[in-house]
Amino acid sequence: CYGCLFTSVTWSVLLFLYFSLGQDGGRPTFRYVPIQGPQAHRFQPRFSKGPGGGPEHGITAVPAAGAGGNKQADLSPEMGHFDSMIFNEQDQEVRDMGYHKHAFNVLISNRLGYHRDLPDTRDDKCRDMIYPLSLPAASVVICFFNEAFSALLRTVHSVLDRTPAYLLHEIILVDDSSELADLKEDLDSYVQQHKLQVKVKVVRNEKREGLIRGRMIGASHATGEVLVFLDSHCEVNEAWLQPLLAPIQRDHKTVVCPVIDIISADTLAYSPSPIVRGGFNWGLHFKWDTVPASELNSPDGAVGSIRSPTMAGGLFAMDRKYFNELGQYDSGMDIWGGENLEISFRIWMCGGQLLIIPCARVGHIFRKRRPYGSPGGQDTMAHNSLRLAHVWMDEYKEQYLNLRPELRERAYGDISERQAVRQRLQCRSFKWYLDTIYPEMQVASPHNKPQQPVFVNKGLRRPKVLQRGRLRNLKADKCLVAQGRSTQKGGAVVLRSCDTHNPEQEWAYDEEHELILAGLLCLDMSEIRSSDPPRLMKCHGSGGSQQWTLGKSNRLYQVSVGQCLAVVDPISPKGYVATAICNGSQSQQWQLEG
Ligand code: UD2
Ligand code: MN
Repeated sequence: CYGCLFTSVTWSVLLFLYFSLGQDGGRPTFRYVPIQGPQAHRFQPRFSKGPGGGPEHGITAVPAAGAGGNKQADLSPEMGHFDSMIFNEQDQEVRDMGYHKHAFNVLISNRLGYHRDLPDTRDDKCRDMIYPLSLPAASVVICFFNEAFSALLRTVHSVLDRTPAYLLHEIILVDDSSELADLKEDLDSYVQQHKLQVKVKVVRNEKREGLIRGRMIGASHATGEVLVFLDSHCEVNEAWLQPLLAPIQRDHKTVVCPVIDIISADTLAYSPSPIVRGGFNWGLHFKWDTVPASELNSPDGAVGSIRSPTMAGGLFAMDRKYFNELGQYDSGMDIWGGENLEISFRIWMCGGQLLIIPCARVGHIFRKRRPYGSPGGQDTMAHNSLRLAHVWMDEYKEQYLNLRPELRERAYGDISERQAVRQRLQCRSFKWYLDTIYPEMQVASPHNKPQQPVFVNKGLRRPKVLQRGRLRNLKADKCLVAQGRSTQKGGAVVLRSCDTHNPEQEWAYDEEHELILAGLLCLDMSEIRSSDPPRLMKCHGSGGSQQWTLGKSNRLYQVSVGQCLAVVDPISPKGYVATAICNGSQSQQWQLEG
């Protein structure tokens, strides 16, 4: 019981604070830092390279497979705002090469340096939380491949700056055989020059392993009681670690994730994320879900924890022995993708629990594309998903295979070791997981048959239309239309001037939450390539990819990918739209006007 624990330690903690705070140069155990002003995270233009300006590393990374349909320039609406800060051609090159190699604004990242203040994004009540004095110390494992030096160093320093020394056992950096020319030398000499060796250890993979085996290698070098995994472009926020360690101390089978705040890939501005939890769709893509009221209204409220069916993957803490006992990761998974669902299913099905801790905040640079590929150019996400489907999903793997029939015949390697893990731990069934942990997940029934398409336009079924009209984006003040003909299957949608007399601009929003343009095709988000922009597809009537909720807040929420429809650049005549993490901004507000 959190409450009893806190009451029992409150007095000792207060005494401790009384005697220890500010007494020596050491870091106080608890830091009650006032909320930083809204300006706190604004970047200070510095027209020299500044302390963050490490040398640029020159090698071209393999461009990402499966990036969205729009070109990079179109996807970076905010870039233009920073043009005035480009000082000379060299700066421009840093920015352009940075986007090319890392898919975020490296110019700003370099200018920010390795330390910066962040806005304290926690609920006010988190600042009054008191955690046990004695907590297990953490080994922070950060695996990286071709990371931008300034982003990597900011990740490391944010941990060093914001973690009480006695709780930070070590930071293990796993260089996954990066190919950038100077990265190795720069990192080694930086660690040496700044005498970071005491806390920071660099492990180097001889060949590219991918983030999954990379993390296993990192964990095998770790000696702290708790493992904390972070991506290499993160910044941890105020008092981030204590709220993660406390629940693990109470129950070593509890795995915890911080709330992942958003660091803009274009501006590097740090902003809070709403409290959401992890889910997935039958394409086996992770998505964010709203938290059911029953979870939010738990006795601990905003400062407690939220049970989450899945984790995003990059940022979590777990007892080190439990990580090993639970079977680490599937070492047959390559490079990127799928391991987050695999470990999430495994945690729940094999007797653990997965929680999101709203008082722990860590920012992450969310890029619009992955800046690297896999060495052989394979789709590792499909390979990894196949493995997890065959080991963990029982008969429900058919839900995935029905969406990806081409994968039925694809080889996925030997999974016997993973099946033995499931056997050894006496894990429950996937049905139990769905019924108990993720009851919101819709299952087409019977679940081993392909979903029957329902042809709205052939009159077999016509769900009741709730609303009709033009779909106007409030920021751009334009309406959503087909880019080509409204009858063209697979066609994109874009924003154009609203025209009340044009039937091609008329959307119907029906009781199945479908959005149908000009009486024919449905607005659809691919569950297989969720980075693609939405398209017009034949209405299939089974929700998911064609299910949109149009709520009072004017947001258009895509149920399957767990994101909101947004205009990419409100000023651009191209009028591109895409789904993005819901943030309540005007770019994500829509009105269906009759
Ligand atoms: C998300 C997760 C990521 C991982 C992934 C699914 C978050 C914030 N991020 O994608 O951690 O779970 O989903 O697999 O939840 N890396 C290597 N070697 C490689 C490829 C990547 O070391 O071959 C590193 C990379 O430098 C980064 C980390 O692995 O530090 C995660 O990769 P990412 O940032 O490209 O993944 P992300 O955030 O798109
Ligand atoms: Mn990442």
